[in-house]
Amino acid sequence: MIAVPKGATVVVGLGISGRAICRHLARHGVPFVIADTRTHPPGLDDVKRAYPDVAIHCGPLTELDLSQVKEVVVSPGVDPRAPGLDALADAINPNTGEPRVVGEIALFVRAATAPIAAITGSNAKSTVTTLLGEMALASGVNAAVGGNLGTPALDLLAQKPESELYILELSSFQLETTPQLGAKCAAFLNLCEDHLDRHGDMATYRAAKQRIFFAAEHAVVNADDPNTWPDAASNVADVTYFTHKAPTESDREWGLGKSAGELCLMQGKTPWLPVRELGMTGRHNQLNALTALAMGRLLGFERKAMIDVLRQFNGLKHRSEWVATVNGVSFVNDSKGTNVGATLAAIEGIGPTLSGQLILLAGGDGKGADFSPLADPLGVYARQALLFGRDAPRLEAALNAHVETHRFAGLTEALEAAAGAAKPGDCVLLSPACASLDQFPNYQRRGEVFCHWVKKYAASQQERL
Ligand code: UMA
Ligand code: ADP
Repeated sequence: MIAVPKGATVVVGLGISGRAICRHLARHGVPFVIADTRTHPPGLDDVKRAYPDVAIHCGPLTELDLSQVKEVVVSPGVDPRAPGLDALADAINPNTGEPRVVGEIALFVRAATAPIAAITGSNAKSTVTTLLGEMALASGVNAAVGGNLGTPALDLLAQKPESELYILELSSFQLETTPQLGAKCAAFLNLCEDHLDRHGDMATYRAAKQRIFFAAEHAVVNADDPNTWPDAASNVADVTYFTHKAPTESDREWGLGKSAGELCLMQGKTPWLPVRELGMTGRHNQLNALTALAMGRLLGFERKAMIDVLRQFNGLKHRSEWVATVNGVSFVNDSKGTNVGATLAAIEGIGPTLSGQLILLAGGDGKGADFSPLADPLGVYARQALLFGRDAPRLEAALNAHVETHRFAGLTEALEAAAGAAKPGDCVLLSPACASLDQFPNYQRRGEVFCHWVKKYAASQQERL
């Protein structure tokens, strides 16, 4: 066993967060050592060059004796109960009073001097985080946006030290290792099965996400999903709700209601914007707009600025993104649909708008999720489900009683079959309900492969005319 020096700070992981943690510690003059469970982590040479005097251990953490270290700062992809760290699970850091194993957001909270607006949930985090960031900008608030999306949280501190507000998208992995976030405004958007390979069960996954409310001033939650409501233990005094339904008359409830005969985004009985003026499409995005408005209102953003943003913002890449319409068939890239809840939202958001049917392209690494909630909506809206990747057999078993299914080696083969099977009015939807990592480096690459194929196909069909 290799003894790690007494009182050391250990950074675990050499990914995006790990490197941000190293930069943060270096800026603050805190000596550290680095460990990564992989024998050859990507970017190792760059890190060696950046920190020539820092000890780096690559390989199982069980090879290290961490019993004397002051603090272990883990990257989000590393389970804080992983072999080698498990012995420290209940250990307390006497200097901070916090657990001895923490994540990057714990360091962020200690160093940040401006308020934090935080967003978590199984789906829609990036959309709501980006919308809120745009609303801050339009309102003249100097906000820094990042976290699980874009710039790692710790880099925001260095890049935008003058920020008046930090807007952070936070994953369950990041929250799990955050002892006390203390957000000014914390939103928990929705909960569906995801990351069960890491968290084990839904209760543990939910408990990680509930940490967003620890010491929060305002909570914004989904009225239709009680899993998102703050547990009594988090002691949040002020809770605001959003819902797909008509809100009550309370100003603490945002929903969809009729005003002057038009469906509008409403705060209590006050209309904010007719839904038809939203730049984003789909029922799920109406909910996302309501959430951003609710948060923006609590954070003191300007009403007109927020409404202007909602009119202009038409969504992020790889989220229900229209790519092309070829021979009357639309092709939509929802590669960020990496769990069952997201794919459900895409099917139910797009299915009812079609004159034809959906052809769903799905598959990859299902992270242990149950795919059966997709069966009924596919039975209603889909012509076929074309399946690829590691969990294609599990998807097929869950779906084939409700919709015609076919299995393929990869996305491209599934796309070729989809183009052959689609009829005018149909939509070929890539919304895989799975992570991409079994066949692609990330969901972005999967989406790009889809878009590239569709654009080539569109050009070839054009030439035939
Ligand atoms: N890994 C090891 N051993 C290690 C360290 C990492 O095997 O010692 C593996 C992990 O298991 C994982 C991969 O390496 O498969 C990356 O892990 P990481 O913690 O180093 O990841 P980062 O590069 O730091 O990126 C993380 C987030 N990724 C994860 O949580 C897996 C990024 O979110 C985030 O943008 C970044 O920090 C900055 O905060 C990506 C993500 O997929 C977009 N997030 C998940 C999601 O949104 O569903 C949670
Ligand atoms: P996250 O950052 O949580 O992954 P994104 O904003 O990137 O969230 O959206 C991911 C996927 O979630 C999208 O591909 C979309 O299909 C789906 N989605 C968007 N909004 C919602 C919502 N309000 N409820 C459920 N699913 C949604």
